[in-house]
Amino acid sequence: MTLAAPAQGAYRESRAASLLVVLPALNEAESVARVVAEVLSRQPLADLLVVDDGSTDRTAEVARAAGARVMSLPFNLGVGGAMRAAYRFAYDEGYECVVQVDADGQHDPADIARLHCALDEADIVVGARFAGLGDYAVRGPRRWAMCLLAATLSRLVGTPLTDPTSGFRMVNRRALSLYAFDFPEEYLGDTVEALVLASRANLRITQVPVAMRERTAGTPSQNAFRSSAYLLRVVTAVVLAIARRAPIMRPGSTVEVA
Ligand SMILES: Nc1nc2c(ncn2[C@@H]2O[C@H](COP(=O)(O)OP(=O)(O)O)[C@@H](O)[C@H]2O)c(=O)[nH]1
Ligand SMILES: [Mg+2]
Repeated sequence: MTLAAPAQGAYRESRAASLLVVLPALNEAESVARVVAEVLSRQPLADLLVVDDGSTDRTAEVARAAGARVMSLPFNLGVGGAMRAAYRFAYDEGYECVVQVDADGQHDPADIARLHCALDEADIVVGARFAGLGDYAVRGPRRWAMCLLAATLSRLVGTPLTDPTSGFRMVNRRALSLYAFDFPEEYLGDTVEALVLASRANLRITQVPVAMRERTAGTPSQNAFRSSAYLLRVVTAVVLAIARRAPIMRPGSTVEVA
């Protein structure tokens, strides 16, 4: 892994804010500069890291030219692997908070401040669609799976979550100390499974309504069939996990280990 040299003065000065904005990016050369500029204008005291995950276009150069630090992974790890690397970097560097923002312009950097405020009462804040803001719509089986998943996750986590697959989320140092060492790398595991993991670690999770924008350029990385299949698989796994009772140990019973 290589990390571009920081602009030392500006970097050290901005550490006072102790917020790292992370943009996982795969082939986002057309949109990343605009997103970097927007984040820097909304969060001038934050540091910004683009995790370029084996892009075949000029994502890394464009991001660097726009003023971001760039972590270049030697080959594609997926969003989970990229975020794990970013969380580890943030943990080692001593950041207090990390916010993940899409590099395609779909998340509005103006909302980062609202997520930050909600972090006073939680360890993880999810920027959520379907919570009263915006008109982003998903239809068909994907929508049903998302509703089922939202209901199941809300029950598991103990707080209403309308959008557990949102990648727009902020974590504090407590959550960072979990995610820096244990973060799901599987396909889409960075969203739902990451919340289950956090809940199991007794971290407090909440959401803030956000409006999702259209992609500014490029193409979505997810294939609709693959992501619907993933959602159904996760819903099944989570429902089974909730339904499963704790094993009953009968008095006097022993477990034999061969
Ligand atoms: N690091 C990394 N980022 C990725 C990968 N796939 C997608 N992304 C980024 O993750 C963000 C969300 O991806 P996107 O395809 O827009 O997903 P969607 O918004 O759920 O349709 C964007 O910034 C992508 O560039 C990947 O394999 N590695
Ligand atoms: Mg997107």
